[in-house]
Amino acid sequence: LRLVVLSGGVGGARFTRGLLAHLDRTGLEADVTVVANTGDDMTLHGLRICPDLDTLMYTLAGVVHEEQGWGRRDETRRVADELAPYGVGWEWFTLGDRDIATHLARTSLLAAGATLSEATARLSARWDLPVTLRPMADEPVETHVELADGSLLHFEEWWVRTRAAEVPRRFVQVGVDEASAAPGVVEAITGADAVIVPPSNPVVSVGTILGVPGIAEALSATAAPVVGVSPLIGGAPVRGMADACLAAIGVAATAEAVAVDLRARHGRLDGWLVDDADAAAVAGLREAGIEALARPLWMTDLDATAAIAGAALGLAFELA
Ligand code: GDP
Ligand code: FO1
Ligand code: CA
Repeated sequence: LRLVVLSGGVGGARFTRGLLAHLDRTGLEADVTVVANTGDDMTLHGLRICPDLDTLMYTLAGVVHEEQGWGRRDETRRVADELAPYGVGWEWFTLGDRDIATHLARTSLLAAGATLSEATARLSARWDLPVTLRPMADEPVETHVELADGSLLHFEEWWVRTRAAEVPRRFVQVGVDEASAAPGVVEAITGADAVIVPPSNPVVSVGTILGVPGIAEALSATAAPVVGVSPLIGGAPVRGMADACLAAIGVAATAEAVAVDLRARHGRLDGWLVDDADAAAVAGLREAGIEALARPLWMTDLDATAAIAGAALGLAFELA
């Protein structure tokens, strides 16, 4: 079985962990490729930081800070504490010592001429990940937000420093037109038995991945069913500020609107899981040509998450 997951950070990583547990428990042999959003990437203190790739790597390696959802557990802050008195750096973004080692390793691999795909493979090899982790593109793509006064901020600065206080005028994916799907991404999608959209941010995680030239085309071309899990429950994101992202692109923060928009903008979505609280959306989605099911969608623990992944896979098999 060949499966592809199009993932952001915390939501996608937790879902993928549940998917692996489900496969393990049901004895299904599967090659899982996770295509990660790299639109949140940035350079800080000369270090190349890839938040969503790292959240995936740490989560699937079993070393993530569970409550936080990103970064390493058992983390210390000695480097950051030493940088502060020099007045260097961005005090709104926290980098732990172990995490800095990841950024140093990545940055030196890139400086030595590795592509981001190659650097990601090298970092992943340390953890012996149970998936193939790939960046969406090797070229840098950075999501910036344009605020009402015309100012531009890196997505992470808007999200972390301003806590998404203002609804942006628009998102700009800097570099996306010059980017192309990273090696193996198109092949994974066209050769898949199912493509899964996990409960990741529909605008800045999934939307960014699907905006990379070649990826939406692969999704339209694949014979595999494309099924997704709603990141919104009862008209609000479960975690984070995805509603501010949706407001910026004029899409309602509902399970139904997000699915319809994903298909309208990116051409392909065959099935969609909504939470039981949104069961009323199922009929409308089916009318719109998207097969829908209502299930409990809170990833409260590994069992609940494995059940969600099992339901997504079941829906995909039904549609295959
Ligand atoms: P990020 O890069 O860390 O922001 O992570 P993602 O883009 O992968 O996922 C963020 C999305 O995950 C948010 O919009 C949340 O609403 C969603 N999410 C987080 N936890 C849950 C959960 O337990 N259930 C569902 N359905 N969605 C969740
Ligand atoms: N999220 C925060 O809310 N505050 C932080 O200081 C922060 C630091 C950070 C460092 C490394 C990393 O890989 C992720 C980090 N995140 C932090 C999480 C993350 O960048 C964002 O919450 C997501 O990318 C939003 O989509
Ligand atoms: Ca992210």
